[in-house]
Amino acid sequence: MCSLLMGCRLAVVVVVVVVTLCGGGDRGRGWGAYGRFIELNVTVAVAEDVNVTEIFRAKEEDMARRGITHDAQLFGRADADGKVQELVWGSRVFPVYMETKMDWYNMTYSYINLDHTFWTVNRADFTNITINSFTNDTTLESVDVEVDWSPPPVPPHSDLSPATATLTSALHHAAINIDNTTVSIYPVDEGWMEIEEVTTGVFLQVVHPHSHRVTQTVTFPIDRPLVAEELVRTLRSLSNGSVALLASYHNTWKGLDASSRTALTSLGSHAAKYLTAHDSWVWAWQEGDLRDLGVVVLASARPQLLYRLVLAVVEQGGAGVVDRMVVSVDGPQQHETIKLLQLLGVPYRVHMPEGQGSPRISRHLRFALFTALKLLTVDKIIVLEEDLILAPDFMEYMRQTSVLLDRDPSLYAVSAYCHFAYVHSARDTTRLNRVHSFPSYGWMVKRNFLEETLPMWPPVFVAVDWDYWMDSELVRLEREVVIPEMPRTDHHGTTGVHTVDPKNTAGFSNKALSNGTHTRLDLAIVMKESYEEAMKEELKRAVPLHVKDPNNFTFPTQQGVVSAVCVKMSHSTDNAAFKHLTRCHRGGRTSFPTYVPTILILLAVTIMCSDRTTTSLASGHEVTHLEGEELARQEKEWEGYTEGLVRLTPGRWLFPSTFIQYADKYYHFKFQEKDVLLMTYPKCGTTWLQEIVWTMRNNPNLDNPMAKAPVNARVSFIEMDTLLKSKKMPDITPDHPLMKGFQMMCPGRDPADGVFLQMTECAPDPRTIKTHLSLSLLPQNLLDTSKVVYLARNPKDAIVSFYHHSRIFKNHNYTGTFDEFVQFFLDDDLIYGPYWLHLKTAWKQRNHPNLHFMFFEDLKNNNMEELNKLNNFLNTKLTEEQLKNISHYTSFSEMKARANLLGDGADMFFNLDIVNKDGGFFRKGEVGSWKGKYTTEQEHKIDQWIKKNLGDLDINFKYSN
Ligand code: PPS
Repeated sequence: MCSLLMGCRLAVVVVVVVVTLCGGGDRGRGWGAYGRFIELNVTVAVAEDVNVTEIFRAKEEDMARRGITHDAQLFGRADADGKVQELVWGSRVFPVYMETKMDWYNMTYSYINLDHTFWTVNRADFTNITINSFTNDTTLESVDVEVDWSPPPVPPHSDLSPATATLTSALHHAAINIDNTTVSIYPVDEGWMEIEEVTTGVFLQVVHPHSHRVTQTVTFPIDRPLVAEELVRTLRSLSNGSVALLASYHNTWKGLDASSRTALTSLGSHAAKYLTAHDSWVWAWQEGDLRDLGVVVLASARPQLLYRLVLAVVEQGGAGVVDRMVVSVDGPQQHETIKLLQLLGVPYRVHMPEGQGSPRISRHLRFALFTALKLLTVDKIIVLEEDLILAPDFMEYMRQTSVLLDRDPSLYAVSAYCHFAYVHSARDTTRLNRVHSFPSYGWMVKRNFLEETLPMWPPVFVAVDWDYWMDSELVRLEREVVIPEMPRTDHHGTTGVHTVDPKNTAGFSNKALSNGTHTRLDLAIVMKESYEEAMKEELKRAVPLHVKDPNNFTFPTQQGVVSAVCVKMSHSTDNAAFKHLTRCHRGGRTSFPTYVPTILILLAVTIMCSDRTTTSLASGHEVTHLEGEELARQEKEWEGYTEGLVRLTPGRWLFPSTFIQYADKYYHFKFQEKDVLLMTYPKCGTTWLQEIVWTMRNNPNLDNPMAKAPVNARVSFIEMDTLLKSKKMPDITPDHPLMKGFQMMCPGRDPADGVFLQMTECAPDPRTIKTHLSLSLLPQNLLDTSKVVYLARNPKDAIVSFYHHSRIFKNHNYTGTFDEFVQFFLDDDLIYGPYWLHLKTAWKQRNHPNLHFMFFEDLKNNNMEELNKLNNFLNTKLTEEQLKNISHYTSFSEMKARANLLGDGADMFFNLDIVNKDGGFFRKGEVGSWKGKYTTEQEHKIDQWIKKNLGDLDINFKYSN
């Protein structure tokens, strides 16, 4: 492990690699936040005449952004062991995006390298590696840069003489005279009230030793928790030579605890020890060399932004921190930046850049933090980037919150930024919150946190963003970050690794920024225990919002009302509701009112916590996630279902958990009069019926060119989105024919809202729609609106057909035995089950004028008769001749020959080895093909089950021709 870390300065062997895209082997992994991956065939010339072909996975987006085309010639840079970790293109070097395997509550983290090996980090490996182990690390050496100065250099600050100050302090007044000018006189009588409207507390004013400007004015209400301690720290943090005035109102001192008195005494106060209640006191002095906070700034090629930032830091309250600031410059070529720093007299160090993209930023930050530890003898380090804008109370914010880092070990950082703070949603400048996350855009950590974390910092060949890295449990150890409701920084960079995309830059607009000074933060509320108590109190008074339609709801506008929105996630990556809330929050379609004091979002990750596993659906069904043995049994035999399974009560309907995401949308689906819905339990002849009905309605003369489209594109499968996620199947990528079809059919729609669902919505009239859902999960007025054809099949054939289906389709990926499958079927443990309830719910409606009930066996044996019945029901008015032609066109042999089920790109759904061995979707298409498949015992069991469930139902299944 050690060698990996220390060996990040690679002994480089350059070998030639030729990169081409794998023909047709598109293994996209989704188009979510992490983009799509492509596989690259890389031929690595490891030695003369010896080529090795390796397959690397690379992020397509990254390749495209770098302008790398499929036929580009790339070079692989291998280390001494021949491992390729970077690709070189022209003069540029970059790592191929690496996949990360993380187990949130496990201390081991693995990052996939380019060569498919893992860079694994475990805290235990770092027990003997300390910050001192890096003394010989050459990546931490600052580069000496000679810059050419044409104009004569301006004297640095240190050449300016400090002002001559005369200080007077006494029990009743204090005065300060700088260079013969009286800057402040505060007699402790009526004048005091003019200083501050707050009538209790200690008042501090600080004057800059060089500019003579008042740089800080703060009131400390020291009867409040932690404030006395902060007062002492503030005094200790004053720069050398600062001139400070401290005055107190008469009834304050009982709030000053013993340690504060000692600290004030150590700063030179004679009176602090003796102050008692009702004393008034004024003290003025000029010194202060005890340091608490230091600043490190990351800079590169934007000197104009750096200038703005450095000025803002220096002008911050507390006489500035220029002597406790260091700037880390990324790259010796940044001459303008370096000149600026020389002009300003700000200390800097120059980092030799390492890597590209995320690693480059991460490695620069590492260098900057190491540099800060080395050069700044402070206890807390504030990290800034050159493109930040600081609020006037930025330093005050950091100074006050620094107390929290000492007092509360469950915190590891303070962030100046808040990602949810928009001008309409952030108001309270005193309010702090805690987040389980990483800090950003101006943050502060303690020296010992850096000493603990820096040795584990990712090497250059690991393409992890530093903030995600800090967010990992490996680093965080369950500690949290303090964030403000009102941000103390704003991010106004125009270019940068993460701001090239206009969407990202837009995300920074409309953000709130504090414009206050003298902000008194509510520190006590954010201490772990009180924070949790306060949250519970908020929860108690929270008014739950009953959201019926997640796309159309509002928040109450009264001030002081706390609203609770319960966001239910149907699986661990279900972020649909969050996305919607975020859109609202930014001021989208359903925006929050101008100011919502608290928005509580309660998460019920239903698959994880058993006491929160029940959800109600619009259909009235209660949802329970499968757990324990029941889930284990399913997961063992069904490798396809990725996100678990749910049961609906009443009915015991079983579905993949993704069903919950769409259930209410199916229930509220707007069926229309012209729609015909084809309803079946799986494997009962749906596809056959689809072709028959679509042809009767759209292609009676068999001359419609649309007939060439796959049957499932012409008759959309409304709930297919529920079945798409599978561990065994790659996600469907945006360039998959299905997605192209979606974009053409539903332009501008978001696939996250359901590809098949929306294709069903957008389908042209007259719509013929397929479903395996029972009537009870669809709109109550369905039969009053549209025609429904229900096709039933005898269970013995259905079981055999379903078994075959479950093996050939990867989204099911059934690996159990046939015997176990039979048991799954009889126990109602197959999705869409129970078979009998499905059938009986429709059977009850068989006399409804808008429902036509049919049997597979009749369709097979008396095809024309059944087509005639359909002709009447659908009112298609076809001639006998037309029906005959359709009968032939939709026969098993014809449909099997066309095999036009899903169209291009269908291969990804199938286990082709099983298809080649046991046949494809069009298996037998017969009545009685179950014969010879069941053992006597199985058959007996099925017969008993049929007898029991059929009861006195007037159905006579035919089990053979
Ligand atoms: S699915 O996946 O649930 O929609 O399957 P589904 O279409 O309902 O059922 C597939 C079975 O129907 C058979 N089939 C046909 N039989 C007769 N004629 C035609 N034209 C026809 N088309 C499909 C298909 O072969 C499956 O049955 P088995 O018994 O497995 O052959």
